[in-house]
Amino acid sequence: MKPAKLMRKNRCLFLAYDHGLEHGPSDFDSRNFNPEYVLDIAKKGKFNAVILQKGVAEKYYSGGVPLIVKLNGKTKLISGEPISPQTCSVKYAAGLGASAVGYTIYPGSAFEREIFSEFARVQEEARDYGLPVVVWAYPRGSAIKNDTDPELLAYAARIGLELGADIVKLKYSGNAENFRRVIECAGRTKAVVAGGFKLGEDELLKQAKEIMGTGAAGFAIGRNIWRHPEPLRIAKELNKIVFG
Ligand code: FBP
Repeated sequence: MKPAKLMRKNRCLFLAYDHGLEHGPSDFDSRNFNPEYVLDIAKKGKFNAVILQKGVAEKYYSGGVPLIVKLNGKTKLISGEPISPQTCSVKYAAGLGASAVGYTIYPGSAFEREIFSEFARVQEEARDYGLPVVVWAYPRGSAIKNDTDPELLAYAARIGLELGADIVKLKYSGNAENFRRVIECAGRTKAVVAGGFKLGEDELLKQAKEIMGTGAAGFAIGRNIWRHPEPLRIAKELNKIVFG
């Protein structure tokens, strides 16, 4: 499926805001703990979509920017092999007005079998509703020594393609040369890059240019935007880099 509604010039910029579940309130300050603040950034900052868990979508989302509903999630309170259980059905996400659904997989986890079979069901249901699927492909677990190893990222990108993702969200290897191959491995699945923990502004923009030069479709970025003192200014800069 072509995620056309979420793309502009075959590129995209998504604002991720599912951190309250994944990391807890420690990611937030006195402004961005409020979903209204972040939704306003998503709209005024010309993001192609905002990414929310269903509870936040249900209570705060009222249109103005396309919505991607995350269908699974986990807290940072558990240890051991990672698995992110389903928290929302495709039907429910469609009812909330989602333009796409998101799902995190952890290739390499001891729970890989369970993760893949749950994802297969979700991916096929999304097709029934005509919704594109965005996959967070994060290799993790005790078998994974370095989750930004370029060969492993290329594998993660390929897994996104093989399992039916329309867009695969990856971490950056930190090196444009080897990241080109990562993007190539995603084939016709579009690849977007996560922002990560807060970077300095110059570093963020320099890295964004570098990443766009590798053939990536764009970014699904969170903390580096809504923790920034001037989120709309940084969003404008990123828009220039992504859409030229
Ligand atoms: P950031 O741009 O803030 O890094 O967000 C990207 C993201 O994938 C979020 O969607 C998600 O909540 C979080 O990172 C998960 O991070 P991790 O699993 O690395 O703790």
